[in-house]
Amino acid sequence: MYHISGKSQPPMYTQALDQQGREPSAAPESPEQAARFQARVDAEEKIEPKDWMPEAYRQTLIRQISQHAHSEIVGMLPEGNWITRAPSLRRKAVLIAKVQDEGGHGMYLYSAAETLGVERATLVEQLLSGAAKYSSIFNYPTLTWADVGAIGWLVDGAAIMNQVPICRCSYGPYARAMVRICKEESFHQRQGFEIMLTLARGSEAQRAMAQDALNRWWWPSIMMFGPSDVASRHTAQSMRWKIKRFTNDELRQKFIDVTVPQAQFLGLTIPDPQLRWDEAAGHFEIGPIDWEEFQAVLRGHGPCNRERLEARRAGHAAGEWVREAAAAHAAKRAAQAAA
Ligand code: BYC
Repeated sequence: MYHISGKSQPPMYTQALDQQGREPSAAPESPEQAARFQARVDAEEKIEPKDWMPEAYRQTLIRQISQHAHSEIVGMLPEGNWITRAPSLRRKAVLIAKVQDEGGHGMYLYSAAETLGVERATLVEQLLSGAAKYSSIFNYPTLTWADVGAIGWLVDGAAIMNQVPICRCSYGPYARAMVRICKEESFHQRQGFEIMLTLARGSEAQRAMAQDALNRWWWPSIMMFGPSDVASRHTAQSMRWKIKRFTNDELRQKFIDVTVPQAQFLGLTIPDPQLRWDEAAGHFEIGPIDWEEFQAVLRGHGPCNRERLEARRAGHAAGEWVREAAAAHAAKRAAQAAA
């Protein structure tokens, strides 16, 4: 649940309820503290909310987890766009469930971020003001039903590749939240592939629609993994802290190697004339990524950036009465308990 009237609710996913809103220690970090912390990380111990941690570790996690949460919430929009137009009752029911799952993922992740002493209301405000990042991929439009298939197959496929290693993240609450999220993402990926398979085996027009969706979603999915390793400012430190277990380029390559044969199975063509199997490397090699497009989307100039934020702002405003009602209910329960 979102914060209500600026007052925090207890986080749902934490072992450190008394840590909420904790101010980071003002004392400078000693080299001994940092070394002890790194030794714990190196020994694969989980770092928990009550444990000492470097301030930069806390801030890195708040940034990544909240960005991840925002991505799940904004990610509901492109697919939500097709719920009323799903081609059958079964497809509609499955799509509603998937979009609800994504809302749930956002909630777990906001709760995990709250264990680091940040208020959910603050994070939501950062999203709504445009200050926070969310995944570039959700700034592209869903033009046809095949886009719902392509998102499940490619976007959720990329998400699984990126997120399964986060189940081993050094920060306990984030790692634990990812376990269930990954199970659900796996179902999402399969439902997307099944939509693509149905279209690819359907009429000429359906196959063309599937190919068109692949053409539009392939490169944005490749970019989802983030900047190349040479341009990634956080990867080296996040790998040392075992927040990340693989670099952006390593995960991107794994995704390409898994996904190209799936496209071949579907009988669809990856929109990259330079794509080739590199026998010596044992990998598929792709053509150049358009990093200018990626940076433009991050700066707010993707096809749907404005629309996505407007939709979130409208949703947040429309939910005001729910937050007020929940706060009134909580206050009543607290008063009853105190009486
Ligand atoms: N889009 O140093 P880097 C989902 C930013 S939800 C936008 O490599 P890092 C789903 C990055 O934040 C998918 N921004 O950063 C939901 C950093 O910005 P600042 C979301 C991006 O953190 C619904 C700067 O670029 N998944 O799957 O080491 C339906 C430099 O990058 C992007 C997650 O969030 C991007 N694509 O690595 C279906 C997973 N990439 O703050 C599916 C968790 C990078 O320094 N996150 N940036 O200005 C991660 O694994 C990592 O944060 C990233 C980036 C791999 C994304």
